[in-house]
Amino acid sequence: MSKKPFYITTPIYYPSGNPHIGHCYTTLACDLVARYKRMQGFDVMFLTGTDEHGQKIEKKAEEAGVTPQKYVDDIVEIFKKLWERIGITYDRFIRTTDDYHVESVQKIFKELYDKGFIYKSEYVGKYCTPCEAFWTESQLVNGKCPDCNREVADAREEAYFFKLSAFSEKLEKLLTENADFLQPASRVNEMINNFIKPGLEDLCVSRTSFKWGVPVEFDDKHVVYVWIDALSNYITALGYKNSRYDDYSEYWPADVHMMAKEIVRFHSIIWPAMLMALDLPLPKKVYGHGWITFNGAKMGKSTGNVIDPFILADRYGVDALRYHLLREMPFGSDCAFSNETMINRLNSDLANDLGNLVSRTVAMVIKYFDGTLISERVESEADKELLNMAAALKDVVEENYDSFHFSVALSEIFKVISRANKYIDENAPWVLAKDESKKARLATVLYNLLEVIRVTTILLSPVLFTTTPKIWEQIGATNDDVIWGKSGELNVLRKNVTVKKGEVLFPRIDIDKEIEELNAVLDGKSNAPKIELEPEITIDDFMKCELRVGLVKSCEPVKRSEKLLKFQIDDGMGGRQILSGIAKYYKPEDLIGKKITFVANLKPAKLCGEISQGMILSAEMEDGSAKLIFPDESVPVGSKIR
Ligand code: ME8
Repeated sequence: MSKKPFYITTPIYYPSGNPHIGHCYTTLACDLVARYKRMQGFDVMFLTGTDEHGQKIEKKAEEAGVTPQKYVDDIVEIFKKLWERIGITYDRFIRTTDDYHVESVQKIFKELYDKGFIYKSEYVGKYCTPCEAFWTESQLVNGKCPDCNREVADAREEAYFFKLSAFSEKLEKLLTENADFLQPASRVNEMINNFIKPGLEDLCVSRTSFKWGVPVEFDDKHVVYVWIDALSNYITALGYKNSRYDDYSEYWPADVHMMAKEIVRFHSIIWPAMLMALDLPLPKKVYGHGWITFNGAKMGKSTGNVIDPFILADRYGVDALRYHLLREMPFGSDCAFSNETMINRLNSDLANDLGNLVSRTVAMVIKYFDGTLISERVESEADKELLNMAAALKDVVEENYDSFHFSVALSEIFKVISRANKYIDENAPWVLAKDESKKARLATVLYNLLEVIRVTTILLSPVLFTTTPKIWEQIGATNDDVIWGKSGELNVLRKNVTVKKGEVLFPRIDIDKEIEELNAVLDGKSNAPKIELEPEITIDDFMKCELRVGLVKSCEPVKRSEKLLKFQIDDGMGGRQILSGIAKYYKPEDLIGKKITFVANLKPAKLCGEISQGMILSAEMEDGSAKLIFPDESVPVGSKIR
């Protein structure tokens, strides 16, 4: 049976500054849904990308003294790095400067023109450059941009217009009669009262006063208005009017376009009107979530109050960052970001509730059963409440994930986790353990706890994607035990399951100390301990050290040593043997076939009876462990590093 398609999109972001927590929120929300839908068995298409044209970018590039293309290329790389860092599993990344997109936008514009929905006239009005939005006098609020409250400029020029006014009735019908289309429902009234009721005016859809945009194919002194260009991405990325992709018919109409509230107007009025004019189906849902605010205002590049997500991911881990944002933002409303709330939440939910539940349970199975439960069971009324809650959880979570109430879904999961911690105290396994005749009852209590951990972590896995597999390893769950469908069942783990002690999942954070350090880092005035450097060397000193790229042909432990691994390296010069003290941190078989970096002209030395001809480079971690420095895979073996 073929899988049912599910198409979800983030807005395509302006690469006019580095991404921040606000961008992360929408992208994480979509990632949660994409992972969850994949686990449910859907054929997911998750699209994100960047919206690279327009006057704002042109200006920024000019200020930076680079071409607009160079300017966006650099920032797009940062967006992509961030998405990789925080585990965003997008299936496609569109850039509006991609050739295929430009080609499609030109064709879309031409089709709208040929059909009579676009006509040439003169634009007289106001323009807000930061928002790339045209406004009429009547739409301004106190003479300023109604979206961002900034000054607008007079604008008058020959321009093409899109007949938005022709779609008023149809749009009103769409918004009022199709309750699924725009959510949360409060946004519907906003759209009707603020935009449709006052009368939709035709929309200016071309500009001649700057160049950085998609040229109108049949009149190339005009560039296409950036929103017509940008909104089209949702179909051009599927191959609409281009030959780069051909899955438009599979995925369109989109299941949901996700965004924050300030751009709902574009998605629930202009975009459906464009699609109506093109005779295409409308997206099934437009969802406008609230803003993440910081110091009382929308967190944003232009307000400068941004928090760097790389820093948070590095300090607390990706899962903690993902969890915090998705747990904290209430359905449809704004959410004030605060470092204190974040750290408190990590301590209370992740370290205390989930982390403790897993570590206590696993530790007790090890302590009382040597790690492997016995199969005998003695059930009790005292198990019912917890087990009923766990059995009912999948439906509750699915309903809330499907309706984008992420914070409700997560809070429901943590209610069960808290209940499980209480269940430990109620059943006092340490008391049961003292009485040999209560062994089966003890096994039942611990098994129930393992089952609750299994169920809750499956449901959490679209958020905590790095930690949940570690938990599954600790509780002895097989891959099959943790498929989505099994989160609705109990008694899935083997009765005589074997657990494994693992690392601390979420270390508790000392809030006062951490806040002070974090604020200093975020302010760019890090008060982290200064690193003592070795005495300075000259470039000539450095040049004496020959660093090269090698390929691991074989790797095995050194017999007389717990620390050393023995590598045979293809060094591009006939091969050599190098010993490295990383046996505690790597399995030899995981390193074979990997490219590494090494010091090639180090004097050979004998260690534990084996010769070592060089040194493999690794980074020293704070806890004293080591991480190898892997070069980019495209770098040829033997290349010199400097
Ligand atoms: O609007 N809180 O791009 P953009 C929550 N290119 N979400 C936030 C946020 C915050 N403080 N700040 C940003 C554009 N976002 C257009 C979109 S789509 C065809 C074109 C998120 O870079 C949120 O999703 O200004 C918001 O809608 C989006 O970033 C705006 O990103």
